[in-house]
Amino acid sequence: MEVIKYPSREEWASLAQRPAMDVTALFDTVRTVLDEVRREGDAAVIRYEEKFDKIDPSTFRSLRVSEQELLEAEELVAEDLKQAIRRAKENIETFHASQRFTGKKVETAPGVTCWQKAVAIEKVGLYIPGGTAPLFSTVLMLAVPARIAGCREIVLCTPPGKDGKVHPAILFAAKVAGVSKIFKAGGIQAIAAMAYGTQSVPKVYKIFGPGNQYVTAAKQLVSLKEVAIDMPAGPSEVEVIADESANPAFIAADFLSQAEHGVDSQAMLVTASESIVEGVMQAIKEQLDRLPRKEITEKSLSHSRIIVLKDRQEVIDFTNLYAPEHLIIQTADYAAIAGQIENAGSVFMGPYTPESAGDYASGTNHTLPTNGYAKAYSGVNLDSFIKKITFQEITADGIRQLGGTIQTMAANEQLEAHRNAVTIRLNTL
Ligand code: HSO
Ligand code: ZN
Repeated sequence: MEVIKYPSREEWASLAQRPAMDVTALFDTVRTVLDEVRREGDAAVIRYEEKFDKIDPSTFRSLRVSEQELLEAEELVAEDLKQAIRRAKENIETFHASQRFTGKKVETAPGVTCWQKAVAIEKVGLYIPGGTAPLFSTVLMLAVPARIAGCREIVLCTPPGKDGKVHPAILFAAKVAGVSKIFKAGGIQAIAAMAYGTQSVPKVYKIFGPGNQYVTAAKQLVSLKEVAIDMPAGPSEVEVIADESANPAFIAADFLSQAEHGVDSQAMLVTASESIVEGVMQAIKEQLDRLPRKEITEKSLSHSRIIVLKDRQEVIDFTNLYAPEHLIIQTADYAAIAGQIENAGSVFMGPYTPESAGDYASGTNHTLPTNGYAKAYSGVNLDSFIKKITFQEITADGIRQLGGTIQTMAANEQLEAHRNAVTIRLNTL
């Protein structure tokens, strides 16, 4: 872990850099798989499941998870985890339901009425990665808002283990959240299946969810033509802002909870209080030793940073430049600092608000913009699952009054047919 003290503003851009991730080098491989799935459908998906997820074809009856498998999974999930999943689901539901949009009709000029209506995206595809941690929490974060938005078909793809089975908690969360169809498919082949549709996997209009570099590359490629995607993805990251009032053990715990996600995760401590650095480093060392995912965590700490800045204003300015996916503020004046944050995916305020709360159960979404995209993108929210259609209605009186404006503009853009669409009506009045 690097400690950088009092860097000049010129050095900030390089300090705000993430570990490099360029997926364009993977495009050739990804295109091959995409094309095969497009041409052959299920057969190609199954072939790649055997190749990449190493499933034994004899354990693999169909891509679709059956009712029987769902029931079996429910039996396997411990009661306390079921309760936790239900409770988290309720909070996520409450928060996302509060985001419902009610469009109001506005009379922009006499007789000219305009309004918006939110309509759910009919079919959405959710991708849940395999890998070292079974992310059933991500199932809730994507499926719950999709349900509230009113999406009619919610398709979920996730890679099975070598035994051809999906982690039971993923299946249980999918059932609780109201997923319509679950498929045992991962990686590029899963993204292709949802983008193009196969014999068993429905084609969707928008694909959501995290994944490795291949999944990210596949999402990028299919989004050029076929479907919409949630947002550009990158490794997860956290920034902690802290001062002397913070408990070093809390800071360390937040740091490590992000670092344990993957070797390419990044954690940053940004402070104007040099005196806290030693204590935090000590606490990180102590806690790290006790973590089961110590190896992964250590690797991601190697590109994590502690940055000491001159004053509070520099801390705020640096944060807005870095635009962290998660921002935790543990200072005496955390609310005032939060008020000055312009670029961040999700902000966690005060000593008792760990990122883990938002990762699992407080109600906010954990699918967030990484890699500086928080400068321009929001995290997943109810809006991600709807589109807004505009409507307008103009009365005879309305066109009488607005007609001249439209005619003048059309004439000056030299679009005579546009002008005529107004003239022809005015002539009847
Ligand atoms: N911090 C991750 C989400 C997550 N954490 C899932 C635990 N499980 C990205 O926001
Ligand atoms: Zn997390």
